Amino acid sequence: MRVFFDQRQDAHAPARELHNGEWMPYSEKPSRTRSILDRLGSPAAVSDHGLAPVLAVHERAYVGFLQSAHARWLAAGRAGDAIGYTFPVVGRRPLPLDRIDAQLGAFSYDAGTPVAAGTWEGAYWSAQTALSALDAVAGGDRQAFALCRPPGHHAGRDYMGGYCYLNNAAIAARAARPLGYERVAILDVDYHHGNGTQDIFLDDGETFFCSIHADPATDYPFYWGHADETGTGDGDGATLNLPLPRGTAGETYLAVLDGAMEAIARHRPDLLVVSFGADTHASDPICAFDLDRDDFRAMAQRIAGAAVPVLIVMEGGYAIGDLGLNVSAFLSGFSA
Ligand code: OKP
Ligand code: ZN
Repeated sequence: MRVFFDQRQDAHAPARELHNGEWMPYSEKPSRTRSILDRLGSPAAVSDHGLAPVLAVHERAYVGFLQSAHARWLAAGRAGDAIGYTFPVVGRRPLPLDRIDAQLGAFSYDAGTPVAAGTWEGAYWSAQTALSALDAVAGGDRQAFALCRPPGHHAGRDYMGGYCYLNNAAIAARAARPLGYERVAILDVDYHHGNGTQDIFLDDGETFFCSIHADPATDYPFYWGHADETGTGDGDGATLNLPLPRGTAGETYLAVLDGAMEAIARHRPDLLVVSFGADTHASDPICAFDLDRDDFRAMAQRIAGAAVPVLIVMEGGYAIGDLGLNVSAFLSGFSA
């Protein structure tokens, strides 16, 4: 399977995040991709698809904010990474507020997602990586792996959050339509619920979104991913959330995945986009499932059983020492 990655993604390197009330080193580090590439070998080249496929998912004002936020932070006399401190939960509306602090709040839902000097460059090339891997599938590859970093599944049309800025999986899923894929399914198997992807496709009946994740009653992102969120309007029934308790191990997880694959098959997709997080592994430092590498391989075998082309998009995974082995165990299940 071809692996897509562009060195410019690593321009994104925030220094720290607010975690349980303390400043901690940022978990979503450039060394994550190095650990993976050490195992997978040289990546295929990424090509530039421009901004149009990004703007097919994200609001122009939000994209403009991401492009300029760090420069405007510096212009306001600040140092380091840009980060918000006030969030318009109640009465969010499109007020034309110029101040960088107001915009950092309006375009994000958490304080764990700083905008660093290279964030736009990294996020832009991460999205281009997903689009390039999509081209490989459209060109006949049965599967392709987009080594996206920063990840994307927490980012919505006009918001960032959870280490995510541009929603790589959503951008690829939307770009698939003009390539002739009419019915797309997105399966999100990151430990965390893919709230951004869910929001983007919530009222879209052609794009089925299914997520298996830690119960948001106990885990981030808390406010999305509950089983009663099933889609709205035309998308009613095209969202399926399968929350699982902390400590879930392989046997239970794989049985739930079987159910997810049956639901996906009922949608009759012609393309499956997998948001893959390796943070379901038992060794992940910020997560609490109990999967091992054999489970990762078994997951991929079940997904491959859908007999549709698969675009795999990297999301989370923070056990950096094990990350390359964990990701390659997952990918190996597609050829087994
Ligand atoms: C991103 B992905 C604050 C604690 C919350 C956010 C977790 C984001 C996970 N530092 N951390 O889904 O792996
Ligand atoms: Zn995650």
